[in-house]
Amino acid sequence: MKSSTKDTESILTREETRTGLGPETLKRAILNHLFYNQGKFPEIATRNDYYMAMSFAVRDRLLQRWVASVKKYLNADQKIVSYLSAEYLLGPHLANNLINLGIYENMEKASNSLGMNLDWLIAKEQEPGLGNGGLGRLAACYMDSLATLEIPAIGYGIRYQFGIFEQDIKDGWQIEDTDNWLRRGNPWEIAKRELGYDVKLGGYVQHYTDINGKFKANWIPGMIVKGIAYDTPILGYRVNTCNTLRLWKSEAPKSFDFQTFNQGLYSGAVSDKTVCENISKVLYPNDEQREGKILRLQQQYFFVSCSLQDMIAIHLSQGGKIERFYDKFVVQLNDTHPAIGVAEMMRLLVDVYEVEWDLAWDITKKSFAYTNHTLLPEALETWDQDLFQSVLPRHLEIIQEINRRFLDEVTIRTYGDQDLISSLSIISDGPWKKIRMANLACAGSFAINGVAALHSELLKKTVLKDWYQLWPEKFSNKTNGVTPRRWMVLSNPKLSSLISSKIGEGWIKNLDELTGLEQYADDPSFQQEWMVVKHEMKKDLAKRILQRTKIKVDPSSIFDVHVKRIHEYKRQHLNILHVIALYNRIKQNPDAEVVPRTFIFAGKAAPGYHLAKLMIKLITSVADVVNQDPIVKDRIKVVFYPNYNVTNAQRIYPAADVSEQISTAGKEASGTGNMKLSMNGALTIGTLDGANVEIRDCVGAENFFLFGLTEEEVQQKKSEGYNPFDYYMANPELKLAIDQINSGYFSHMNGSVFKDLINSLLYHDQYLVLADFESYVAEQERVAEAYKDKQRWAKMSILNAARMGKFSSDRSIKDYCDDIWKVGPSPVELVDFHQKTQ
Ligand code: Z2T
Repeated sequence: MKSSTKDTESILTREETRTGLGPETLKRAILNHLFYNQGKFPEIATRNDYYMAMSFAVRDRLLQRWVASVKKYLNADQKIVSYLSAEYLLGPHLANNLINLGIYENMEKASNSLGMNLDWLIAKEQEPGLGNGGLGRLAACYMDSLATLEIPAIGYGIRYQFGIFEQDIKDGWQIEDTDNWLRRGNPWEIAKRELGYDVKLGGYVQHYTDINGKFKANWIPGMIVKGIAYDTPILGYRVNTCNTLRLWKSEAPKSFDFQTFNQGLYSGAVSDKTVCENISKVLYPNDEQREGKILRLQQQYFFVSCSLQDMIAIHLSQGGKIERFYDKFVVQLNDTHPAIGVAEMMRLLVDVYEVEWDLAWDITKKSFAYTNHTLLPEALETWDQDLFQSVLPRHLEIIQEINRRFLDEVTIRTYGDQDLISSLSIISDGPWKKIRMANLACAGSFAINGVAALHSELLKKTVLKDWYQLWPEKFSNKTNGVTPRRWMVLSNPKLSSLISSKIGEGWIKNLDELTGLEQYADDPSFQQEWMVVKHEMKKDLAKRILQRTKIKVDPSSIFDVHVKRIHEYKRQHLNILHVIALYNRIKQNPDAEVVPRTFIFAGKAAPGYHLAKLMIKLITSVADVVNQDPIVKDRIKVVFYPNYNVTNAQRIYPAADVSEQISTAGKEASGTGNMKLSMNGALTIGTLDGANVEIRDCVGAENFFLFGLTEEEVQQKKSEGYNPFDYYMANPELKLAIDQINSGYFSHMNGSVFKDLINSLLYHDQYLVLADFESYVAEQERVAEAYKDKQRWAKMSILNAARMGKFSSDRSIKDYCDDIWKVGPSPVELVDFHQKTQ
């Protein structure tokens, strides 16, 4: 296919010199961008200028592969995975792209020769924090794995102008600051100004009969916003596949149809610039509490409508028939945030493409699949029907019609079982009607999955029980995974090199190969090397902790890490109660043998979540007392590391000895930090919850610190009438700790600070913190005991990492591909894209 004309050759050579990967070429490319993009030269360029220039140089190299990938996907019979997610917690791109391109070392040389340090430049990047936590980070890991496995995919989402807030700690309290990540520009995105779709909002619906006697609906919007595509190339590891993350920015439509306007139909529809721009302005910072705000529903509908219009446009432009949409795209719903897509697809098919209802419903059900991420009832999305109607009047009608037909089917299948009918109904009955998004997602999808084995089982037994009873064939489990590229190679290069020195580099793409390390688990010299790397990483983190919090920590102490969103079900307060108990043991017996430990906490609390914010204040208050007390003699230290995000996570995981995964059994759907920590050699102390169960199965019970009630025992206790006060009275260490918090021991004798938290624990304790306290403290003693035996610990740590193969997101994505999406790899070749054909 390569033409041998002189012309083409010279273009190719030129392109190669421009986008080559050698250190000299890279250096020249950086200087070119510095000059032509930044208008700067070395003498006056700032580090940020260099960061931008380097990023553009890297982006050039991505674009080559991106264009080749897009070209391949233009092939009409190429099925594409479409991942719909309101959140993508990507983390910084630069270093990740260097690794996936295989030019990290060359870029180091290039920047050294420019008198720059690559680490400085990497640190300049403002990370795109377009997500809250696990769900958004999962989407980012999946984008990496889709590209690495050479699966054609598009991720669709929202280009929030402000991502997750930045957290600061003042006086021990969380302070939120807006995340203005685009302030200095974003070299990784390409705005497709010409690629936009109109999205209607509000207004009312007119009904009429057309000349053929067909009933028609005409949605007269209250306003129209325009979605503009911003594309970010997502390159796979050492492949040419470079997929697209397409994020929508909302804008006011520049021009509108004056004729329609003059007919009076669109009066008021031409909205204010600021109102339109508000839709993609800011990410809602709630992780697992729903926010029933109009703007949130507008955000969801806005990005889903743009995305579906885009997919249909792609499909039709390739000569596809609308009836065969599902041959071109399979649409995965990342929780119910994009579930409105089911109704929007019906609207597009029925109202716009005039497909007859039954066929439209058939097409819809063949296109969508739904992933559930939580069992917490307060996180299940519902919309007040009146609010819903005010934003999406046509969709309400469509949902009512979907529901009417759907309940007819249920009635026939269940012989009119009223309980089943009301539980499956998409619209709840009663005076305050609610649209239940999980029900819409289930009804409109051909596949439904949970994110860990236990979670998927519990879904079938609890929240989706009735769905499972009628449609068992739709259900499956897809245990979460994380990308070893970011979470090992990039964040822990020393450990990665050590691993590769023993078993080669194959593990990076085939994580099961890590089992090759098992044969070295007993080898004293390998154990030694392993622990040396760990120690180095702990020293690095200790430096950062000192800089950021002024707390001096000892790198030879156990680094006990509890990092994740702050939530009662994740039980950071259980951890801090243990810290207080240890502290009291030292106070009562100053010479007691205590294995030195540094308790490291990090995580954001939803700004409106009062108790979570109090949990942060409690941690920082205990830290203030414990860290200063001379009797402690630095044997225990407590650190709250502010502003937990992807960048900070990358620094914390490699330094962890102990991974705290202590949620109430049955509450954490999966967890993914548990996987990242274990891959980096941390040992888990955890409950039988989420993916912990599978992690323990893989690493072996003898390499895992288990404690606490099981999910069944939790249910059992609750049904017996759990009384936390009994536990408080029965355990003197627990009682003392709680009494101290209550009396103001940790808050300058002002006991009222924590009263809401204490009352919640003593009189409600829905997450059974007090019930699990004793078992947790006992297991923590085993942790300390184990750490004293350095060899045994090293062996356990090595075996933890060695047995994590299953938790690569490559495995997860392969499972989705095989069981749900029915899409396989489609390798991309680098071709001369200047040539139009052949
Ligand atoms: C979230 O991060 C998760 C679940 C949600 O339910 C919402 C958010 Cl923002 C609506 C988390 C789960 O808590 C966690 O267990 C899981 O590992 C993660 O999603 C990815 O599946």
